[in-house]
Amino acid sequence: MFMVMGLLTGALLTATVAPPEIYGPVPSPQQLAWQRMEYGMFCHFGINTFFDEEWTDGTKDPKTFLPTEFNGRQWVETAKKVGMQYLIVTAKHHDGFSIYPTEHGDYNVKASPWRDGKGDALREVADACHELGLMLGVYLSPWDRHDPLYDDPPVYDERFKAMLTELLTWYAPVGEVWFDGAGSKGHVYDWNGYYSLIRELAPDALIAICGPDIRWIGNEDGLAPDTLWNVQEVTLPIPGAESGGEKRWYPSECDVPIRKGQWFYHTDGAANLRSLEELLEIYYRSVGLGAALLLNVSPDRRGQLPQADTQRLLEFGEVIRDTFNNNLAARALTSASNIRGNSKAFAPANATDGLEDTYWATNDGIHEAWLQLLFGEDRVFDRIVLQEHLPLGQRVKAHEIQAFVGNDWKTIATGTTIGYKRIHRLPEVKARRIRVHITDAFAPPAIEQIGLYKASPRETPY
Ligand code: FUL
Repeated sequence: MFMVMGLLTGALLTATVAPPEIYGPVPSPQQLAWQRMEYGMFCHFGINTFFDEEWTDGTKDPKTFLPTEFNGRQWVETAKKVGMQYLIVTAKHHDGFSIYPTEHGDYNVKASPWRDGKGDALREVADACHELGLMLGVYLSPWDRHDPLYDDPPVYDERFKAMLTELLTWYAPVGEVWFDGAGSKGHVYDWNGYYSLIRELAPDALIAICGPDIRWIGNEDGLAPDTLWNVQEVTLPIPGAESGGEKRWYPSECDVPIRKGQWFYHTDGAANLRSLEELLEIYYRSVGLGAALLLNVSPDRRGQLPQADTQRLLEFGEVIRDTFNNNLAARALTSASNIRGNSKAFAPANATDGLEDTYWATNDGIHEAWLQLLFGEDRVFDRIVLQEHLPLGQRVKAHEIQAFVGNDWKTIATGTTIGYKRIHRLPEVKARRIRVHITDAFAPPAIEQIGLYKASPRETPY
């Protein structure tokens, strides 16, 4: 396939060359910043925690919400140590119990003896997030099994909006509002009213799942499909597109519990804790395919993350850091089959500089091209990371990677979309010359990053 022999390594021009045209819908600055966070922690904590149940029915006595050694800061500190950049907390789950002192309804922390009815679990988590630099997200369940107003949708909508107002003002800044669709079949909500209110009170907040900004991946296993497009047809009612069907940037989030099948803490749930190997598999099949990973860890009846889960998480974070801390491609000599306008601004070296605002791009009409990495001596690696420059839209449809081994080019990885990120895992490769070949794209490819890594010895060989 390498007919193009005009290897461009010589002097590049510094004259201004226009960047490639944007292709299709692009991320908002908030969506892009969110995608760059890559992974976050989900914490399900509430009245269910005290009953070994996933969904209590809204009749449990609020006095039973009684954490013994609540420490919301510990959740945030743990997430931070793992390298997670955001944390989403269940302010109210389907049972209707609020872990913050809402002024609406009577089913909340104020009715619990915890801290004499003066406790506010969300406050501690929110303050720690803000202090430690994590983005705070709130989960507020539309489905409410306790609130008698639920059966009167327009009245319930007002209450729901009043609670959203509390959350977005008392705990600001909130970066993500997570609307779960479970249990709501047949119920009519004022979605547009919820969205407008969020836009008004927290214009930077992203509305996830039953919302227009972040898409649910469609399973609770943490697995994205192998071909992942960020542009989707949004069928939810969104302001300005009443009937849906509008194509927009709609990045995916993979939510998955660290204990299989358990979002809330269960006293006998430790056996369900996923192994390091399973967590890494999830990581590669979510973040490694261009989606965000939202890993749920359930605080226990003390109000802290269980010891075993914390250990596993820290181990997981360390291994990821170890694997991706040294980009071997950074020291390569780069060349390409095509460079946009022969300009330095779009040179292949931009794809190995570690910067978000520079990228390698080709001329208009060139939708197939390769970039070569050349080293002074053999490099040994088993992970390849590719990233597109998303402000120009998602463009690449197919790609492959070759290494020059022996006397020949050998294909070592193939794939379809790249998007925010694509990580290839492969058996160890030893080579001096590697080519990333974009074989098909909707528009001239714009590649922001290429990385070659050697996996931590704590990862199981692929
Ligand atoms: C589901 C809910 O029913 C589970 O309890 C959990 O909150 C999960 C994140 O979403 O739809």
